[in-house]
Amino acid sequence: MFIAIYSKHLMKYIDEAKIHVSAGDGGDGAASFRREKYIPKGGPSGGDGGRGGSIFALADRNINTLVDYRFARIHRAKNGENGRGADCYGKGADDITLRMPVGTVIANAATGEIIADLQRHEQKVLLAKGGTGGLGNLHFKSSTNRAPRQFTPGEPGEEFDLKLELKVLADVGLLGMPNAGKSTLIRAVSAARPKVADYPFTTVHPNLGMVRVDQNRSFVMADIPGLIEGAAEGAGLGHRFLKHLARTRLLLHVVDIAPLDQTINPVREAKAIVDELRKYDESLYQKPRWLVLNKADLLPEIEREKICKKFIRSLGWKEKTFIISAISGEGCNELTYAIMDYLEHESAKQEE
Ligand SMILES: Nc1nc2c(ncn2[C@@H]2O[C@H](COP(=O)(O)OP(=O)(O)OP(=O)(O)O)[C@@H](O)[C@H]2O)c(=O)[nH]1
Ligand SMILES: [Mg+2]
Repeated sequence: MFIAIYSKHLMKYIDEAKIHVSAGDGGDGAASFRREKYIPKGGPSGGDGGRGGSIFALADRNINTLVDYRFARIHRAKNGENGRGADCYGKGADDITLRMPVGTVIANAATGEIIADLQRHEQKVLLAKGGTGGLGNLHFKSSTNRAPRQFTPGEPGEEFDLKLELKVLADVGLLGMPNAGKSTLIRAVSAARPKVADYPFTTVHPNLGMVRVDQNRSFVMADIPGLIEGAAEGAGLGHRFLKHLARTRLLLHVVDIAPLDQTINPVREAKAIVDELRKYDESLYQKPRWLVLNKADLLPEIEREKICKKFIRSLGWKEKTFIISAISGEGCNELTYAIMDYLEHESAKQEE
């Protein structure tokens, strides 16, 4: 599965998969003789075997996860056809091209040797070579041997166990007070399983989750420890975890819209978080940020809209807002699809 590693400055996510690639064998050459009317013994007519299919990797910038390779693990190209009589050459088999994200490092699983580091979009690398076809007896005719029976077998195709590895940074970062439901949200939308509990600072180190909205459409979300007022001065766990959000493209400010403790003023708390963000780093503060009002299930149905609207107004919030219940999953699909669309739209803009 995914492993989160800590680099010096940023946590990267390692997405990995092990696959087996097996190229096709070459077809055997044939040994046969012409049979023609009135000619009792014709010359050799055995054709060559066809080439076995090879397996290639192709870097594709539209793919950003190796998750599909954890499901489809064995990739086997077909064998070449054997040669036949009457000068027939065996047909070569089709190659197989495996599309992988740009940034994928491919290593031989047995030796650890790195075979390829896919750096550029459309970069193509041979992973396993198909066997060449054998020679038919056509090739063995000589002045001394007019009726050769020799032929050669096709070569076997190459076969390897490969390890694919992709390091990715988080695209989206969760921000919020302890207990806002950040870890519950990442659990709801990804396979990440950080601990969830009803006390503050349950999360003490960042967690990353791959959010897969469709096949080949996914992004990485980072759940970091909760932030409180005074974090810049070291309150709570401080604000050092904010560095993990430095390279994200979007922040989600998760707010508990229905705090059990009546003395809590969610608007004041939300403002405090944003102040801490700004104190930590102006560029992080300037990042696109969406508001996610969580625990909507705790609000009485009829008052939900009113309470959320009032909150948004008091905060003076003008940007995008989502109302969700991370615990029931309500509203989470809309949120992840909107994030995916946004990220894709931003990437497309950058390419222009
Ligand atoms: N009713 C309800 N409870 C929720 C919801 N989301 C989270 N909770 C509860 O709120 C508590 C805190 O949730 P967490 O996901 O641990 O919160 P967190 O933001 O990760 O907290 P820290 O890691 O301490 O910063 C837990 O008891 C959750 O079960 C929700 O949508 N509805
Ligand atoms: Mg947590």
